[in-house]
Parts: sequence; C-alpha cells; structure tokens
Amino acid sequence: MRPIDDTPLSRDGKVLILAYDHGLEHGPVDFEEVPESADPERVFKIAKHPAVTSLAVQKGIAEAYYPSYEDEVTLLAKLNGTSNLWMGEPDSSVNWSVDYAAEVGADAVGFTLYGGSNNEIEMAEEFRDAHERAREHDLPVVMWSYPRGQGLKNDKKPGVIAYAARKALELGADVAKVKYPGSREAMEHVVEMAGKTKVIMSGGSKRSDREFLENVKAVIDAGGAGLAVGRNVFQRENPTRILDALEQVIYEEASVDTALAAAER
Ligand code: FBP
Repeated sequence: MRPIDDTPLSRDGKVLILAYDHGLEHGPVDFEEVPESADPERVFKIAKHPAVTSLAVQKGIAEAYYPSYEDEVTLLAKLNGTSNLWMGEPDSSVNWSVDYAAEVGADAVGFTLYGGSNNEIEMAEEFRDAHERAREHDLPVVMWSYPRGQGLKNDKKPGVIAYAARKALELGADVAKVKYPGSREAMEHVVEMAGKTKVIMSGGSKRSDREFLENVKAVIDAGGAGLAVGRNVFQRENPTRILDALEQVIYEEASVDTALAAAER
C-alpha cells in the first residue's frame, strides 16, 4: 500500500480537493449564483491551480471532460452519490466501479458514508468492496463521512463529527472529509480520534472570504490536513483569488490576513 503522501492527492502532507459533484447532489440551484459554474470546463481549468491536489467528480463528468485535462489535473472519482430529489432515508447509489474509475484515469477514489442512516450497514459494505478494490489499484480512499439520518438531529455536533472521523479510520479511509465541528478545539479532538487518517473539512455553503479562511485556518491549526471545497470556490467570480489565499493558509500555514494580502497581489 502506497503511503498517501507519496500520491498526487497530497502536497507536503496536505490535501485540497476541489469538489464538483453538486449538479448531482444539489441540482442546478448551486450554479445560479455564477451561471458559468454550470460548465464543467470552467471547473477543470480552475483545478489546474497548484493549490488543488485533486478534482472530485462523478463518472459522467470524468468521462466527458477528463481526457482533455489528464496531464494537468488529478482525478478523484467520487464513486457514489445521490440527488436532492431522493426523499428517503439518506442513501447513495454506487455509480461507477473502482475498476472503471481506474480505467478512466482516477488517481484516488471518494465514497460517502451516511453513518446513522438506516442504510448505514449496506453503505459500509459497499465501502468495504470499493476500499479493497482501491487497495488493489493502489488508489487512496477518501471517505465523505457524514452522520445523517433518522436518529441524528444535528449532524454537526462535535461528538458526532469526532465519531465520523473515527469511523473513517476504523473502516480504512486514508482521508476523512467531515463537516466543521464549530471550533478549533473541537477539531483537535476530531483529528485525534482519526489517528493516522487525515482529516479535511467539508467546505459548506458560501460565506465571506474571511469567514471561510478563518474556518480553514482553524482546521490547519488543529492538525487537520486541509479541505474539500466546492461552492466556496466555484461560486466566486474569481476562484483563483480564493485558491491563492487557500494556498497560503494550507501549505504556508500563513495567517488569514497574510493570505488575503497575498491574494490581492
Ligand atoms: P461544498 O464545499 O460545496 O460543501 O462541497 C463539498 C461536498 O461534500 C460536495 O462534494 C457535495 O456535493 C456537497 O458537499 C454535499 O453537501 P451536503 O451533503 O451537505 O448537501
């Protein structure tokens, strides 16, 4: 098994995944703020930024667009996914196999697990199959570890997020993508619970540059490895500017003020 830091998913031990599966997960509503963001071509171009260690997309987008970017973009195949039209207990269909993702050129795979859902057992078994196949292909595995379901009223409680990170470690993920638990202290506990699994923050809905960068800074200061971000990048008119700032905060461990000033230059 190749150490994750020897894979293109990691830069200096840190991870910045640009997520672009929102057309499936949320629908076209996420593209309304910046209509050009509906064009995958725009996002593949953004993903060439040196701060980005991979672009996470679903199968159809990878098949249609990745061939033109395979020399410049690291592909993370998001294997399962669901839509906002689904009204049942949280669940996610497996939309492509690891074998097929490897054939398309994936350098890493991603998988959502809704811990606490009535479908958790089936999802964990599907994760097992994907994880073991990914190991055969030597591909790092990222778990979107999102406690969500009937019994969970607040999926952002610090204890729940710490459990989500621990599940990722126990089930073999190299990276656990979790929601921000609200503070640096809470994130420290999450990172501790994840052991050798790297913890990254899920970007969340769009907020101001400063507010977003403060969250990312707290994650890095807590020992987190970085983030997976979609809307806070592609819903900006100038995605390069925020990526320049993220590069400072994540890889240079710069302050938010320094990062914002660097992004202005
Ligand atoms: P954002 O940075 O836009 O939150 O994207 C991260 C992500 O995990 C995407 O991969 C996914 O489409 C979305 O969030 C799902 O968010 P949620 O399940 O909370 O609606």
